[in-house]
Formats: sequence, structure tokens, C-alpha cells
Amino acid sequence: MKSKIYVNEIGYRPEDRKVAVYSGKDAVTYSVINETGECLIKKESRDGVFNTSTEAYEIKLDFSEIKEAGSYAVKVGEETSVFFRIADDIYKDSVKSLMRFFFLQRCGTELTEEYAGIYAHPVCHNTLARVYGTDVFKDVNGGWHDAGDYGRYIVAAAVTLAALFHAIENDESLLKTNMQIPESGQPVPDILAEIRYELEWMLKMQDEATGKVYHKVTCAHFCDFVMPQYETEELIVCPFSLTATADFAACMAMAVKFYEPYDKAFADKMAEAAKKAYAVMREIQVPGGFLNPEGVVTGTYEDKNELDEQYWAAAEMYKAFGDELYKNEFENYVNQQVMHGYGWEDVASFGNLAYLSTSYPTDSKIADKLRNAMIEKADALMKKYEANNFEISFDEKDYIWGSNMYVAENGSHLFDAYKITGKEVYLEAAREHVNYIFGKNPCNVCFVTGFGTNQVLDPHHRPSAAVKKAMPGMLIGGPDSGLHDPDAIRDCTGLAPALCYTDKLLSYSTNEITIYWNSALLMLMAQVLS
Ligand code: G3I
Ligand code: 9MR
Ligand code: ZN
Repeated sequence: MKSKIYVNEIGYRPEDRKVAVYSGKDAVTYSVINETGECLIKKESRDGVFNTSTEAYEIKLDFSEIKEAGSYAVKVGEETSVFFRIADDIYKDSVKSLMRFFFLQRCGTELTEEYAGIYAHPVCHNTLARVYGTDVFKDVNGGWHDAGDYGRYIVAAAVTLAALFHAIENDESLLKTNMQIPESGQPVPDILAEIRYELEWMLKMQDEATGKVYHKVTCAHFCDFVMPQYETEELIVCPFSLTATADFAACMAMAVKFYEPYDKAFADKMAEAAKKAYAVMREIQVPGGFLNPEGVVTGTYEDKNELDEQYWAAAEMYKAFGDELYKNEFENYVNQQVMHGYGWEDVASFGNLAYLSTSYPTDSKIADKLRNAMIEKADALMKKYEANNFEISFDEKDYIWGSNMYVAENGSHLFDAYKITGKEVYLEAAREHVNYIFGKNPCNVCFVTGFGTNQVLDPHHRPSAAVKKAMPGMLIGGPDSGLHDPDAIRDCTGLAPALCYTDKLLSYSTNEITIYWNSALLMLMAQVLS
């Protein structure tokens, strides 16, 4: 039986706030013990508070005063939490593992046992791909498998890289991390070498003649739970989309400065590609945005609002190249409406950060408007945070597909307000979002595979299923009260929103993984833990 005391299963850093959550209504006496069972503190809690997300009462158990490095557990009566550590370096291994995941998702190349261990595989998806509806075949090899499936999608790729760039900017130690990849030991930092693997693929997804960008390359159907070399159906390059082309422009513009010091020709190539994409993106007008063409049933990343992608692109283009045109276009969007979002669907916050950090001149009224809106956004999140016993900025309606990405994203919005105002409360709240991910959640599981005591064992991830062992370092989607797959319907019907999670291979709506969920978590961790 799992304990009803929820903690960050990998632990807490000595100076951080430390809170466990207990399911119960009446006040309790709780204690913290060390490995030898010695009781270090004994305290009285308050009464439980009703939580609309779990439809139950919970009590917060604060033990922030314990700062000495060691291994501990929280006790209430006969109930004991899992043991966790207090130490400075508790996140070191998980960060590295979250980063190495991208290498393990590489497509179009052999992964040798030396680097990939049991996830090694021969080259996959290396045939030419048919441009949908034509007899034209195109080389679009490379990049990372998107998720539990083997598709490769531009929208997903672009936001992943954007978040990784922000991670690097917030925590420069990531540039020194030895990721144990074939490129390790070269002058280029491992993380930049890994990101380049994706950028090179993205460049191939741009049509040379027009500058437009194809939305995705996948087979027509999802394959079985096999290693990638066994997905051998024809590859199909699906039509251009505005979202893919705008996100591509934004991402390429962002990438330029990271590669300039190492490879000027590559940086120039990306600058050129970004400009071409930006110039034509608005010509791609498909009512309602991208939808699967007939016969193709893989992921769509459909998005009814295509404005925020253009908003983001305008801001990154200005930040990278300084042209008045981009500035005017971004400011026009802002004058209409400040937008937000660090996810695949809503990307505008990346644009806000770009405008606020450019070295080219900005308009102080626009900058103030952005900052005020970002604070307002964070304040709305703070209200939810204060009302949720698990200390994330979610109410009962927020547990949707990929909820853990929104947990990370909200943490980043709170961090933004901290940077603008200097108020520590935002930072502290943002950090609690990390604690939730690592185990202080009502699902009572550490949502990063391979870590914690209560681990995710059966993620919806084809290589993990094929070798029968969860690949480490993957952020799981998390509770989705929409019950979007048969296993979720079977296991979660009748459960409160925050509990709609099931560790089943077939539960793609709660138990899948994606590149942009990992990157969202890495970005937040880089922001609030460094
Ligand atoms: O935005 C609405 C929100 O307004 C509404 O309140 C809420 C209520 O359910 O729904 C929200 O939309 C959801 C959307 O995700 C939010 O991001 C949709 O219901 C939900 O179906 C949608 O799920 C997406 C899923 O594809 C299905 O389209 C996930 O975000 C997205 O991450 C996922 O992506 C898939 C790829 O297509 C294929 N590869 C795997 C990947 C991960 O599962
Ligand atoms: O494996 C697929 C996963 O990556 C997607 O997120 C999900 C929704 O599009 O679909 C999964 O594939 C399932 C398909 O939709 C329905 N048949 C079973 C497939 C494997 O579970
Ligand atoms: Zn592949």
C-alpha cells in the first residue's frame, strides 16, 4: 500500500521550503524521522482543507526547518512517506537524464549500445518521404521522434528547442553537462550538438522553392509497440502550415546566436531560413488551420488560433535581426492583445521574453504593457496556487491532456513575475511546481521515469514497451480528466480530476511522453533551481 503522505520523492535542497501533503480532514501530529528511525521534529498540523481538484481534504505538513543533509521520511501515526534526501545536488541526475532523453529519441541514425544501452537500434526512418498527394520524394531524415510515437512534427520541435534555449540561458551549467553522446568532448557543448541534430532536420522540412514549412512527417498510421526500425510504412510529408512556418521562423531566429561562435556558416543558413519562412508564413491560409489530409491519422497539433505563432515569430525575428518591420509587426499584435503561453499550442510568452530581452531598441510603453500583463497572469496563477493543497496553480478544470506540461509552464509564468518584480513569493510558488512533478502530487508518483520510489513503470512510449523497461528521464503527461483513451475511461471514470491518471501502456492521454514536455520541465528547473 502506498502511503497517503505525498513528498517530493527525490527530495529537497537544504534552504528550500519543504512541505509534504497528507490526505485527511482532522488535524494530526506529524514527525520527520531519519534513516535510523530517530524522530527529529514533532509538530501539530492544522485541520484539512477541501480541495476541488481531488474532491478530498488534505493537510500541509511543513518541515522546512530541517536543513541538514541526509535521508528522511515524514510520519503521521502509523503512516510513513517514502524516504527522500535533503542535499544540494538532488536534481543533478534527473536533469542529466531529462537531457539525455533527446539523444535517445534520435531518428534516422543508428543508436549504438555504447551510448543507448538497451534502447540501441539500427538506423530507422531513413527512406525518402513522399510529399503528400504527389510523386515527389524528399529527404527529411533526422530529428527526434516526437513522443511515444515515431512521428516528427515541426510545431512540437520548435517549442521544444525554444524551451531548451531558455533552459540554457537560465542555467549555464547545462552547457557544461557531459551528456555522454557521440559528440561529447568536442568544442561545441553537448546540449548544443544535440539541439543541432533537431535543427538540421527542421531545415530539411522547409521547401527550398517557397520557404514554406511542412507541418510534419509521419507514416499514415501509428505503428505497433515496436522499435523504430520496424516502422516501415511509407513516410509522408504533410502539407505546409502557418503554425509550422511561423514557429520555424521563430526557432531558427532564436538559434542563430547560439551557433555563431562555433559555426558561422550554419548560423547564417538558419538566419536565411528564418527570414524566408517569416516572409511567406501569412500566405499559408488554410481555414481552421492544419488538419490531417485524407488517409493520414497521426497527431495533428491542430490549432485554431494561429496569431500567437506569428506574434512569437515577429518578436524573435526582431530580437535576432533588429529590422523595424518585425518590431512594428510585433508591437501591432501587442497593441491588440498581449498573449501568453509556453506550450505547443500557445507560444506567445516566448515572444514576450524575446521582446523584453532584445538588445535592439524597444518601446517603453509596449514593454510596460507586456510586463504588467505577465504579472497579472502570474497573480491569477497565484490565486489557484493558494487554493490547491498540492501547491500548483491549477483548479479542477486544468487537468487536461499533458497537464504536467502546463504545471511546468505555469511555473515558468510565475518565474517571469519573479524576474520582473523581484518578489520571492513567485519564485517559491514556482518551485512547488517542481515538487509536484517529482512526487508531491495526489497520484502519488514521481512523474519523471526512472526517478523516485513510486515510479512510472509502463509509459506510452514505443521503445520502452518494445524492450519492456521504461526509458529513464521522461516527463509523463499526467492526469487528464477528459478521459481520452479506453484505459483512462476504464481506470479513471468517477475519479476527481487530479486523480485521472493511470500507469498503463495504452493510456496515451495520461501516460505518454513528448519532447516538449521534457523541455518544459528542463526550462522550469533551470529557472528556479539554479
Ligand atoms: O485547449 C482546450 C481547453 O480550452 C479545454 O478546456 C480542454 C478541455 O478538455 O481541452 C483543451 O484542449 C486539449 C488540448 O490537448 C490542450 O493542449 C484537447 O482536449 C486535447 O485533446 C489535446 O490533446 C493533445 C493531443 O495530442 C490530442 O490532439 C495534446 O495536447 C498533445 O500533446 C498531443 O500530442 C500528441 C501528438 O498529436 C502525437 N504524438 C504524441 C503527442 C502526445 O500525446
Ligand atoms: O501512440 C499514439 C500516441 O502517440 C498519440 O498521442 C495517440 C493520440 O493520437 O494515439 C496513439 O496511438 C493510438 C491510436 O490513437 C489509437 N489506436 C491505438 C494507438 C496506440 O495506443
Ligand atoms: Zn526514426
